Amino acid sequence: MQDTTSDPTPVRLEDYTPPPFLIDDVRLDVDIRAEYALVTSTLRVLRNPLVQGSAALELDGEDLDTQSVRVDGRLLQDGDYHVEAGSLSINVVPERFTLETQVRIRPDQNTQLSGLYRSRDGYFTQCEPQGFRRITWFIDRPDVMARYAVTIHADKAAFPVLLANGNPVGAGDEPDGRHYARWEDPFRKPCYLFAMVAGKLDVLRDRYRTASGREVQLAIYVEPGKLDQCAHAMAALKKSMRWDEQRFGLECDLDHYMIVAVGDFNMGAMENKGLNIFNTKYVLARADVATDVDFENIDRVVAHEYFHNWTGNRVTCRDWFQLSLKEGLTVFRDQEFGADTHSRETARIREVRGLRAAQFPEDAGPMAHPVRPSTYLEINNFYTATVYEKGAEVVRMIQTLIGREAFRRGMDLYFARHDGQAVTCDDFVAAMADAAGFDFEPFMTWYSQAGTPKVTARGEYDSRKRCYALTLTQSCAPSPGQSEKESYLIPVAVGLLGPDGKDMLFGNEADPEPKTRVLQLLEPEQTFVFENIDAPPVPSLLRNFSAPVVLECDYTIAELAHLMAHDSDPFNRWEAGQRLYGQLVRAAVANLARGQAPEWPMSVLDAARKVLVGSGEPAFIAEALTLPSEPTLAEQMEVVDPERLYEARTGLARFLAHGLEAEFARRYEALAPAGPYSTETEEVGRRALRNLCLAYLNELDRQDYRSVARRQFDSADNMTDQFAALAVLANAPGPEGDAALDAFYERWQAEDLVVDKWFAVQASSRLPGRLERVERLTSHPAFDLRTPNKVYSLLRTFGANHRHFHSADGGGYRFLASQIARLDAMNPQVAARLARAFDRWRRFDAVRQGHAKAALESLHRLEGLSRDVFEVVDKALR
Ligand code: B3K
Ligand code: ZN
Repeated sequence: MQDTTSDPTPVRLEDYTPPPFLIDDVRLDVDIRAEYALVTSTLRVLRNPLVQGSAALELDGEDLDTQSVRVDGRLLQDGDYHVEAGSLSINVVPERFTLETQVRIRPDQNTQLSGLYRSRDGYFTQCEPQGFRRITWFIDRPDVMARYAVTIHADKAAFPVLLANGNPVGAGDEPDGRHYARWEDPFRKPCYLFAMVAGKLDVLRDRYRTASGREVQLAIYVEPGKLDQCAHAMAALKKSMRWDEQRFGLECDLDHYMIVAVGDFNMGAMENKGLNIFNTKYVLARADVATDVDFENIDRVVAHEYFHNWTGNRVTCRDWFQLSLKEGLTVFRDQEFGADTHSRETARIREVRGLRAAQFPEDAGPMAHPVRPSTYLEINNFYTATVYEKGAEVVRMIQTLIGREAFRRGMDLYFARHDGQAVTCDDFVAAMADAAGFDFEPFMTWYSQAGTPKVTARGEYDSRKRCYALTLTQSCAPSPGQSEKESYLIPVAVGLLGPDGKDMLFGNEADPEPKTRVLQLLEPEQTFVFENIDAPPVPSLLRNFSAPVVLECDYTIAELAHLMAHDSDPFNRWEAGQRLYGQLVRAAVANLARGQAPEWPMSVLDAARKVLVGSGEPAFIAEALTLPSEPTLAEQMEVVDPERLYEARTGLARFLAHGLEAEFARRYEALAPAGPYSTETEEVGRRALRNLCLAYLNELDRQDYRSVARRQFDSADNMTDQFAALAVLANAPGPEGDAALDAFYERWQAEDLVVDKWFAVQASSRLPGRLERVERLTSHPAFDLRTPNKVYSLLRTFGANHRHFHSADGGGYRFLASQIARLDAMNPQVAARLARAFDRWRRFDAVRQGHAKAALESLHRLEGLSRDVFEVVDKALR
């Protein structure tokens, strides 16, 4: 039975109490049979010396078929213990004892993919946050840490590879063609980091020597036949190991570091101690099947899971409200790794693009929650952009406020104090505060309040006094459960540009980066005065996106063009363009609503031309000429009309394409590949800009440019260029799109991850008839509702197709709701993630709202609806 809504009691941070019992040693024996797995667990349990009283022992369990329970070897009878609603309790137990339970579980029927489950030819686990209780009875909370020894038995021919955390300490044959392997993990860990695997897998092996000279055995396990797609992940692993030594002085503590790739996985990857389990999407790559973005994502996810070994595993979370302690910090670390190994400026731009497309809407919608939530129904719903990406921004602000050196001292102090412990976000901030001598008290609203703060800026130049006064105000709209907000401490990095485009601020010895000053905005309104300013400046505000806020400032088009052309801060050069495009699209939407044609000023063309023909890095130019996405633009509007928004945004793209056709065509030619594919940063940037040129040229809706795309599609020696051409064709009217889609499927049908791209490009297309297409694809033989990657590529992509999902007839809403209902019976976690497509339904007109509400209500009424989907839908309807 899955969890139902019969008991929707929220869990609250303020109710935290330490566990009355601890478990310090775990022996697991997992015997995998055809119909079931038999799990025998032997736990050394003791009363927590820090907790008074004689509470009963309570263990968590879900979908367990209990065979026996023994305390210190004595078999308990029915009345000696109670099993109900996911818990097993024993009233009277000694101070210290051995608890042995035996349960049967059914991994082959585990479609939730939480706990131990079957995927094709193997068995895999996912225990974070609460999957371990689906394997055995346990105190399933992260502040209970134990040492583990695990023995796995299985059929030898079918499952030759048997893995668990730690080190292999024994293996051998057993009767009936079976075998076993025994693993011991020397590190204490919370049970959410437990992992085991049994399967038929190929392995790529390598070695790594740490800075202090220890040797670590590395291994990547993949489905047979995929060994030639592992090299990039292995290189990424070694790169991240080196980087963490150099940047944070953190070495790998393990003898064995294993990564196992699995095709059925709810999330991206999981940092289990010494035995990471990964979605194949973040392991497998080869130039002909993976794009540049895939390669870079693999770098980032491999690094992310590796970095968790310190931020998450060595120091873990006290409770799940502290999730951002490990996730925000680890995202920050993988972002920094990405910036150091690729291009820092484009990395930052992409982070902010992602934040605005996903986190800002979340922060303004029904599921809004603080970086440290204070309550939840289903913790799986809180692995969010807020906890991860906004959490990373919060860590980044800490570094911006105290500087990189003090931040490093803070990290050192954090590990010195808390290695081996389960701690809170406050502990992290306290280490930073103590290392830097900085008062973070006023900063803590970033952890406790939901919503994106709004900062408005107003400048005044006084030519007589030669000074510039910048007045900043802050506010934050109410969020669910938080009507009044307190002020934030907001680091606002500011530069001033003179009429010549040069920075006007010059520092003193105390300020090593003279061009930029980090202002600390603390009050609802504050004025900062800059002295010795010779001419009225154009302010460059929030450089490098120094805080995750919405910044409002009445820039003229001329000022934005000035910033776009001259700002020494690359992020703000990009940002000025985004502001300009946003202003124009909003004005165009307003015009369309009045029945008038949009107006596109020549100045935007000039500004874009300067960027396109300028000497900037191609990767940066590509970013600078990419318009803000529809969801991002929608957040800037009161009532969203997705049709007009689409029309306006496309109108601007076509205006640029017309005005810059010759330049786009020239650059497309000039950027043609000069040699074989490589993932070098410059080459990635070259392809990004060239493919952007191709997309702009195809905004002109001309046969000759479609032929250019088709030629690129046919001749590309890599997936980046081939897929970019396919995406262009799949968004262009005419028969070329479907012809290319057919050819693509024909060629790549055996590569699962490429088929995912094929689904996604159809689901995201702007062409009419999307709903019918996506509906039809749900019965395609390659589609499977039980495989999360398929659901994400087809259904979630459709849910993010702004114009078609929010179609005025409500068809998109009804379709998605029906899919969510079907999926919920199999995999509530993934179903709940799909349901988030409805988050912003109240932002649309009354007719759309009516359809969305009806679709949400149809889910809300469902018998046996999971707690996961219930929480999302219920909050959306409130
Ligand atoms: N820590 C895992 C997330 C597991 C989530 C389960 N619903 C992945 C990561 O952030 O590295
Ligand atoms: Zn993580």
